[in-house]
Amino acid sequence: MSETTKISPNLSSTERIKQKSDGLRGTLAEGLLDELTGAISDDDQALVKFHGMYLQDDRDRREERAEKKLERLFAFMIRLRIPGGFLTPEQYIALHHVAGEHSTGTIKITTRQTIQLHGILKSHAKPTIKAFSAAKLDSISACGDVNRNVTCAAHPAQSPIHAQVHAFAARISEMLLPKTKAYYEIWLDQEKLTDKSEEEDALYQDRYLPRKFKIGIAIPPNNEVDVLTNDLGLIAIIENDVLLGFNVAIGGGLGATHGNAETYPRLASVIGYVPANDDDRLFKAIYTIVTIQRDYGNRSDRKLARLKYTLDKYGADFFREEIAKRAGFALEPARPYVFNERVDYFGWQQNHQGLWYYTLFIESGRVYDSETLALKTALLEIAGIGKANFRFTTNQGLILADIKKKDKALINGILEKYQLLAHTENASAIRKNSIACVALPTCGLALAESQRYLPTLLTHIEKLLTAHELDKEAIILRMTGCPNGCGRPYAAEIGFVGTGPGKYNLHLCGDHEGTRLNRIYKENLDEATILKELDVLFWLYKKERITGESFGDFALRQKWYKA
Ligand code: SRM
Ligand code: SF4
Repeated sequence: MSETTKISPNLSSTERIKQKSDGLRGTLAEGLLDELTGAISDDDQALVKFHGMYLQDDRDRREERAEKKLERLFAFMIRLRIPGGFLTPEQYIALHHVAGEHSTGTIKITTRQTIQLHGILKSHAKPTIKAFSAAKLDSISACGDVNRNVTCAAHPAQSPIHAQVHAFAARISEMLLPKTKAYYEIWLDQEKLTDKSEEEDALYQDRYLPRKFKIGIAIPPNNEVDVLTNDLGLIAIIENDVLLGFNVAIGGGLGATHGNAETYPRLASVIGYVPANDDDRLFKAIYTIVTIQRDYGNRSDRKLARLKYTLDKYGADFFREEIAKRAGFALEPARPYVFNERVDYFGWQQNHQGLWYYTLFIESGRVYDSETLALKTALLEIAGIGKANFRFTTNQGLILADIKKKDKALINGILEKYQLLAHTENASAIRKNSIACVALPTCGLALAESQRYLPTLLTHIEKLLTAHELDKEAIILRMTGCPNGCGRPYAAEIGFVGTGPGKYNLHLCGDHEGTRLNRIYKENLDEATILKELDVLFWLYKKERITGESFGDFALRQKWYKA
């Protein structure tokens, strides 16, 4: 244990829960058997996150349940660990059925390229994990104070090095898994370990990390993965279609708390370069950075515990020196790179090997059948013919992937039959570039609506854009129901951050490439005021922009932010 941890005067309650948890077991096994409540104990709620689950309740039904003197309608949300967001068609079919049998039925693609299912009653939690396990899927470390789902540039057609980089994402995820066998014992009924030395964990020890830890990998020039919003971002350095190595960026993170100036969103800072031809060095560098955060991150105040605060406290030179000391080699100077876009390539694309990819528009990543669009049925039919893999994007999107030339017409036919081609083609540019976090009714932290509201707000905004002849502009717009930043609103050209029911802070001045955070323009706006403001801003943009100037750049030039 490092000096820093030993002298820490008052550990947060979560630190104590982790340390006395017996390898993240707590009393989870017993709690699952308690039929008197749909919930689990407070301590177990903290631990279950490390197993990829959150205990939530249906906030729409709180009042009604309270009136009937019933406990809240508790249910679990389960988040899968899918590094780089890749599923085979067989796995997708399994996911479809698990969603139908055990959850609300909606498959939610998240902003970290994975899947969440909601509304899983306690009695269904174990069967859900078992069914996922049968499909070789797990939820280990999808949440909790550990390394989370490793994200990676999603579009294989973008670069010949995509497969290589994607494989790194899976290996990083494996390397940083905790050693405890608790997941297998509790959820999959595997025998209890008698010799605990088998799960000794040199990386996480019994403390795990001070806070969640996120890693993402980008392949320039596209930054669709929003690499700089991660605790640790890797930026591929490529020459003549050969992967040379990665620039290493640390200290990204978006969470903040309204009214607490000590908390803030931050983009990661590039601190050096590691060559990729020596795997050992790359993996050692990543592992070492995690250990530095483990030893120096704040364990007293969880609001200040992310790596971004550790970096701002100790400085980049300290990190570089510690890496050299602990790993035995120094990071090389960062190499030049350029991001010039941040997009999902909607429609058909072909890669260098002649394989085809179709990127579908899925609003807020919600896969379900509505009255007008049988999206879930269509995707099951596509998976059923086994000719396309499923790749999720960090914009809550889906790529039907790795399709052979001879199978393209078949898939296209299904997309056409279910009107998904038209659905994708006809979605406006701003809608395709939008993200909304989950928020109500499941998120316990939501202050305002997000994924249930943004589609309606966008319809109004589209009308304004059309009126100002700006409807072709691919403005990046994102909304969250609170300042935690799950939809990365601070990295958008237009960001809405919920402050209370029906009220949002409006953020402007972010760039198109994801290399500049936006800033608050006006606070606590309701829908009518938002639309009035945007009407004027769009009018000025149309009238005064320089050719090719993005909305975010124009907003910055106009100083559309609060002083
Ligand atoms: Fe998040 C907490 C949903 C991506 C920052 N996030 C939550 C919880 C679990 C609420 C809670 O703690 O009780 C939300 C569950 C809602 C629900 O009902 O499902 C939640 N976060 C999501 C997802 C599903 C949003 C989405 O609609 O896609 C994303 C799941 C990602 C995944 O698959 O792992 C999601 N969350 C993010 C991102 C974006 C990213 O990582 O690219 C961020 C900002 C980046 C960052 O981490 O700084 C993010 N989530 C947070 C925070 C603020 C953390 C902080 O440093 O302050 C919280 C609150 C917390 O940890 O205390 C949070
Ligand atoms: Fe919930 Fe806030 Fe995250 Fe939205 S941003 S999912 S409201 S924690």
